[in-house]
Amino acid sequence: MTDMRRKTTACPYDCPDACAMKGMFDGASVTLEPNRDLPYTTFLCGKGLRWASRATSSERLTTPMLRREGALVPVSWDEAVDVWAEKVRSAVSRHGPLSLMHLSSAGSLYFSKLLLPHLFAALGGYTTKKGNLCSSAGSFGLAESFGEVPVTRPESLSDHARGVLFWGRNALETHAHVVPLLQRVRGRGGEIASLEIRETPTTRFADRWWRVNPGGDWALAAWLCARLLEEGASDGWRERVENPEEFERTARSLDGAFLLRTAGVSAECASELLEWLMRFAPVTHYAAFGAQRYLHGDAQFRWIGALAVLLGAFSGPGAGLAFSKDEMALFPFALLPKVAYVRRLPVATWPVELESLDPPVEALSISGANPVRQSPGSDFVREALRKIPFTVCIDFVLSDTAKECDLVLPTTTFLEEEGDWKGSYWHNYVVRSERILPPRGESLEETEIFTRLARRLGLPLDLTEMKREVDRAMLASPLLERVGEGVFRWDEPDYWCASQRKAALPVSVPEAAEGREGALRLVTVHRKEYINGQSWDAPSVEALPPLSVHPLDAAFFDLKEGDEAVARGRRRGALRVVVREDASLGRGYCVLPQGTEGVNSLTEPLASPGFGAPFAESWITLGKG
Ligand SMILES: Nc1nc2c(c(=O)[nH]1)N[C@H]1C(S)=C(S)[C@@H](COP(=O)(O)OP(=O)(O)OC[C@H]3O[C@@H](n4cnc5c(=O)[nH]c(N)nc54)[C@H](O)[C@@H]3O)O[C@H]1N2
Ligand SMILES: Nc1nc2c(c(=O)[nH]1)N[C@H]1C(S)=C(S)[C@@H](COP(=O)(O)OP(=O)(O)OC[C@H]3O[C@@H](n4cnc5c(=O)[nH]c(N)nc54)[C@H](O)[C@@H]3O)O[C@H]1N2
Ligand SMILES: [Mo]
Repeated sequence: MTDMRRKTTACPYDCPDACAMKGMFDGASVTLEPNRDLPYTTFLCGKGLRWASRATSSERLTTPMLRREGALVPVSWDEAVDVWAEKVRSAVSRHGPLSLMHLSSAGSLYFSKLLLPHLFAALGGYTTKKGNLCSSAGSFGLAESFGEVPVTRPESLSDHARGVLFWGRNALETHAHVVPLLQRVRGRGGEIASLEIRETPTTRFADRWWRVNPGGDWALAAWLCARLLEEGASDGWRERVENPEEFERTARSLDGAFLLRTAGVSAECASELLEWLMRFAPVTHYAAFGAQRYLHGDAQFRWIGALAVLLGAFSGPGAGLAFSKDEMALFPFALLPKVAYVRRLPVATWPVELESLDPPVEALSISGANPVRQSPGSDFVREALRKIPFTVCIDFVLSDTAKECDLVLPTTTFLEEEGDWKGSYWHNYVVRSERILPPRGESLEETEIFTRLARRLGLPLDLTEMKREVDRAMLASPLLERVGEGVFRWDEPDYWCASQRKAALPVSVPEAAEGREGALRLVTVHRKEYINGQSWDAPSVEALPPLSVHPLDAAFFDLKEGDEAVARGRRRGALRVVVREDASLGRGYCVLPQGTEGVNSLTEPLASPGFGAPFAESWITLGKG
């Protein structure tokens, strides 16, 4: 029977905006519209609206598939779960539970995904990742400086800031629902500025922008700190800092010319920025994920954080540093899985560490992740998947990763699920989902898939019931105020105004990074049309990825605008690209959009402090295509 009532739900994407949606199914197709009960959901973007066509797309997986003689063939759920359970049982009996590995990532940020490791808790342990592909390095630097990753409420910016400085954050493409807040800052006579390595829709929107070298932000921030210490930082900053003398000594001892060279910013531009910061105080510093994808990603944010403190981050609302926060902060703690033994491998380097592991990884399950596309060094990931005796991928489409696995299990999308919750790493609302259409084909909710496996293993575990418990706990939460259909507000404290912690400011600087003669640093960026690796149904994705490069660097490789070329990684990997000359870039680096097949064959599997993935520590050469 078709239920024509509009249901409420939330976009599952790993996007700060975490939009509330209303949806309807007429028996054939889904329509989605913004649920404005969440005040930041002023519209739905193109990539969010595409969930409507995804729901009924012919690309959806509809049955389990098992690899037989090299090919994936449809099998029943009973057979799929039997095979999986047998592999799990034999791995655990021969090598113990650490021989089971589970990987999840950013496919869907719904609360229920956190329940899946209950299976491994019941088995006594598992192997999983340490850090994430997204924010680990920056979050680590911020937590070291501020004791936690500071929460900056959107209202602090929209109601109090007079300036917003984007340290690379490409908000117009990756965080579009913040734009009305920026307009409010402008409406008060404030300005928006951006520090970038290239021209973007955000630099074009901004009132001014300055170019920095990739990875050079820390040096610019340190130069500004030194100037402020000489010319007068905000009153009272010392009272909020644990180590003011040591920090001041460090900042004052740095060679200004070296800092500006590292930042790639002239003294005039840096002084202009300093004047701007004073003129538009209080300024909210808005840091990018892109700016911390370096081996010193933590240091980038330690120094930006120090600058924010000297400019009065603690002395009133609107002067803090905004980055990210835990979108799962309200998940009922008591229902989190508690696993006795966990072996953690760095998210970006596990494929190259597999060989030496004892116990070995015998069975890998992957949910909400596409490491063959999205992890650095994707050729190493593919090889690792081929070496692990048994691999399972749960997805709703046949991803690059699913294509490599032994068993592929079809799951529902959030549109077919009910009573799940979605938070945001930007705003302080959570949304409860309702089912909009019946499950496609034989697809099952992930909690049900894991419950079936548990049952086959003889474990008394019901994740579907646990999901209901999470739902009941959320509905009863005293922290939540219902503000509209399916939308709940949390009066989340703003770190800069509410915390009494003292900051530990940086007392060292990153080692000088060497360039590589004859090679270009590869920086990969997110784009408007799709999120992460989910580009399969995005319109206007070019046949060949566009590689932006300074015209003189293109000429160095004997290439020009429009040429087809082959980009080669330092160690391995090759990708056909089309050259886009872009004079807004500096020399020595190039830019590719992330999220299409093969881009990460060019990136290096490395781990930064905090176990982030320093994608931008990758170097390529170009040849004629
Ligand atoms: N070169 C380069 N690589 C990057 C980046 C970069 O800037 N440059 N950015 C990195 C960043 S910031 C991130 S966050 C990562 C993201 O990396 P991933 O999390 O791997 O990326 P996605 O492509 O969003 O999602 C993975 C898969 O989840 C599936 N999925 C969606 N919903 C569900 C669900 O409910 N259940 C299940 N089981 N599957 C689901 C999708 O179909 C998709 O195949 O990529 C990183 N990779
Ligand atoms: N449409 C869309 N929205 C998204 C996503 C998506 O894929 N598409 N992904 C979501 C996810 S998972 C994430 S993590 C966020 C990412 O959100 P952002 O951080 O805004 O996106 P990025 O493209 O990773 O990086 C932003 C900018 O940083 C610049 N940059 C690179 N290195 C440096 C540097 O060293 N210094 C400075 N100042 N700038 C630098 C790049 O040129 C790029 O324009 O967006 C989320 N929202
Ligand atoms: Mo991310």
